Amino acid sequence: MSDDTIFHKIINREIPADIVYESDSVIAFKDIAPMAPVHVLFVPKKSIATLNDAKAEDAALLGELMLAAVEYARREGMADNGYRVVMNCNADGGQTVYQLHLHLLGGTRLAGFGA
Ligand code: D5M
Repeated sequence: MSDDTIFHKIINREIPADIVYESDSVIAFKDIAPMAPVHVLFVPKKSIATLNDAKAEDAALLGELMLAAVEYARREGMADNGYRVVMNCNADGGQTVYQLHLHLLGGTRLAGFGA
């Protein structure tokens, strides 16, 4: 399991990021290439490369990621209008950084998925 991705470097403060939330187990920072007015990444500090690698013992951690995103969306005033959370898995899912992360996107009317 890789534990030296760019997100680990952010967690370890080896490279800068615009950090908006941190707990003992989760860090959140603004995406460097935002796809929406609000685009924040929620990342567990524990090394988990993809969603496929999450175990039953990680259930609470995955819940914490989700709830941290909801709390941030509330704080940004996006809760009522809505927002999107996305987790890309492996190549076909569009994953480029192999440390699990949740995208929070909002602040505008997002285009729908599919045809
Ligand atoms: O999403 C990976 C995301 O990570 C992508 O939206 C760009 C973002 N990214 C890459 N490097 C950085 C740094 N250094 N700071 C902030 N955001 C970054 P994926 O789901 O893997 O495609």
